[in-house]
Amino acid sequence: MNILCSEPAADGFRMPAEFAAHEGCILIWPHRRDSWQNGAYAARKAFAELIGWISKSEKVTVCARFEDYDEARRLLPPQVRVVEMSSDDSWARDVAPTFVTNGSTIRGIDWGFNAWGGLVDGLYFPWDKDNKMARKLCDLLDKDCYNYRDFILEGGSIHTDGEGTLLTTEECLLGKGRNPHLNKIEIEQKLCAALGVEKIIWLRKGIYHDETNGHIDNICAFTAPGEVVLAWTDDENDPQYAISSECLDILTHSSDAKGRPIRVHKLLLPKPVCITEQECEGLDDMDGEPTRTAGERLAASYVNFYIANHHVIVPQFGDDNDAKALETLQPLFPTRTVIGIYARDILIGGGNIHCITQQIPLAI
Ligand code: KQY
Repeated sequence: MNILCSEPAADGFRMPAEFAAHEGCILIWPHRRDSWQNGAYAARKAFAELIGWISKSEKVTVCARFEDYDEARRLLPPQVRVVEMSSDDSWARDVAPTFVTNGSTIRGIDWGFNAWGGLVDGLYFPWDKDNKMARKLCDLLDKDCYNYRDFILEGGSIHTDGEGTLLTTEECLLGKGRNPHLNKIEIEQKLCAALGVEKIIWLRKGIYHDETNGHIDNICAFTAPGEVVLAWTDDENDPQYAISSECLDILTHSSDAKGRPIRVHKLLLPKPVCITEQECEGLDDMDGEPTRTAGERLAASYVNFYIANHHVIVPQFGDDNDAKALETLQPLFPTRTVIGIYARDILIGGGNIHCITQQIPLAI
């Protein structure tokens, strides 16, 4: 593996859309006892179900710690590659490389990672093992790797249409915990140089009470060039209503890099999902403090789906809107089957299906 200090766009590389063909997908076996209740028992079952679906059409690589390797190997299908790798947590979207292509070769980008805000408002310390995973994965997968460790970015904070447009949020990328020495224009320049995009659409905020500082992948996602789904509620008393309304306003007044207007499909949210007393009791403390409080609202959203080669896999919460979410998404992905999996046990960790996956595009 070569470590590259040039810029992907200047080298002719760009980040493809998630709905383009994939060579594979990366996940990390869950283990943090302060994130996942009861020693991650239920989360592991949900991860295994998700991996089963993705591995029907993609080569899946799962990173497991030394102490978890045997269990992961036993629970996962034989076509899944399980490798031993150290990690602090299990959010492959944010710590695995972002992959770029020039049409014939795939390379990775190794962003700096500081656990969603470092010492300003990060979620755990230390994060050194997670920060080393992107480079290790490039090595494992035999991909050259761009060194962007001086720029803090998580994969969950960006979505691209693969045709020059990037979606992100100001709440996350302009927050004080990532790159406070850079202004908005400088951040745009970095993103364009790294991802081969020309146009960035900035939404203001993400999902209410999302501990990632409003990752885009929980509120808005491309389903096709010029088309997005937006997390939505009709309840004007919900704090999410004002946030989603502002996003809608920005999106409907935006055009993409090719000059197309953005078509917005509303994806209704579930009713607020709050953690229970019993679930909190299943979580270990972190540094002597509880990580969650009973009644705390979790950042539940159907937008946090993964687009695999043959399926779109969507979180379900046991809510009346679960089926509606699948019905809304199916016509938007006519060549794939939309599948729901019960994902409350993933959500308790602070993210969902999209956050625990990272696609490796196919070089076409
Ligand atoms: O949503 C994500 N991309 C990550 C969530 C991290 C939560 C850590 N407890």
